[in-house]
Amino acid sequence: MSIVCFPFKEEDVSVVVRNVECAASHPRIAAVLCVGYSQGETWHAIENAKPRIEKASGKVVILLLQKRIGVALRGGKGDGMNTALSYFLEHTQYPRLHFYDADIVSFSEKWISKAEIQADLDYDVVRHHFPRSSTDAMITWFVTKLGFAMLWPNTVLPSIEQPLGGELLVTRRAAEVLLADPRVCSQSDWGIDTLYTFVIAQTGLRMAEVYIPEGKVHALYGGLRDLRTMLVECFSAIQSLKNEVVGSDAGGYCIEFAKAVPELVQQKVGYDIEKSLKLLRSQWTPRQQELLHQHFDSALVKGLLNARDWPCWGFADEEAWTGAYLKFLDHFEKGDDDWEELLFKVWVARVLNHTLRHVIRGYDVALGSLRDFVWETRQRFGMEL
Ligand code: GDX
Repeated sequence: MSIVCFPFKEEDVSVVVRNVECAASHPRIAAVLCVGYSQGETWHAIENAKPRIEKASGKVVILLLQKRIGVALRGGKGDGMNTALSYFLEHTQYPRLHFYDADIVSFSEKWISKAEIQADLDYDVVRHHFPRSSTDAMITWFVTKLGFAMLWPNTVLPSIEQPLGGELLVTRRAAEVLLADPRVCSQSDWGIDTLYTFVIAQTGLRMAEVYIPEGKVHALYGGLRDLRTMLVECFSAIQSLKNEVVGSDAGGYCIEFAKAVPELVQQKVGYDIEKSLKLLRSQWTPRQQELLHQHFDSALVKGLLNARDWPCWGFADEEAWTGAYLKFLDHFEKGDDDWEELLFKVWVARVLNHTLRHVIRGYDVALGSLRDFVWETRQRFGMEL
């Protein structure tokens, strides 16, 4: 029987405890491993509920503090997930390990069942994908999927529907491959999802994506500034891999078809647009302007500098973002606040451009524009290889 891991920081405790309970009660699950960032309120809530859940389910609930596995980068979700991988490898009674974000309100036993059944078909990795709002997943689309399409256009990587999803099952074989990889171990921050996905593809593990039609209802973001650290760390993870080679013959990949997207998901706006409009005006420094002039195309420079005075986004179309992305791949320096703020601002402009050019024309148009962007990028960069 398998083990489920919930990495957690501070979340709504009633949601987390309910999810632990739900996982523990699943017939395919023998244990639930909760890996905490610290011993805060969420930790204590799980600790208090543990005896009751163990008694009711007859399963084990393990609470573990995350270890410092990567040393060079910020200790974050990556250390949490890698702590779980290392626990799993040491406890050989469990053949499979599932990861789920602890804050998923719509989590149910179905998430576990679907992954287990697919893994029975001899897949090393099973990921979950689900319908998302057309303004959600803006890092996934513009950083990860686009980066994969530019750097490895003829591989499975840009086809993976949700390459940053924190919901996946790994077998013992996959866990061994992941934890033996020094790039994975050192990725202690938000870049961990990129690294897992990349290494799974590069090493040719067999991967499937199963579909959860209800979607992932979880804690929402405010303005796009809430996503700045995640953006920087996910971009930097791609940048660290840019010279890697990935074979075009994947180990085996299949994806379950998506279904009609629920109205609620179609109507959801993933971030606060008004708050985000102000971001292009704030936190400018003279050095950011110098870097802009030094490295970027004049149309982008002009557009971004205009946006200091009045909200504008028309300049940040797909072409401009692709051009800027290539410059960031070459010159971006993580830890340099001006570089990080520039990456953030250009990305904010791209997200606003997408929202106010495509999203206002309806859900299907918006999703279509994102898919076309990745597809056309694959074709363009595939031709240039
Ligand atoms: N142990 C540990 N340590 N857990 C953490 C940490 C940390 O430093 N930071 C966050 N978590 C937990 C958190 O409590 C939650 O259970 C899960 O990790 C995800 O964090 P959350 O803040 O809810 O992330 P968010 O913004 O929802 O992003 C998630 O979904 C993205 C996506 O769906 O695209 C997260 O899994 C991303 O990696 C993923 O890209």
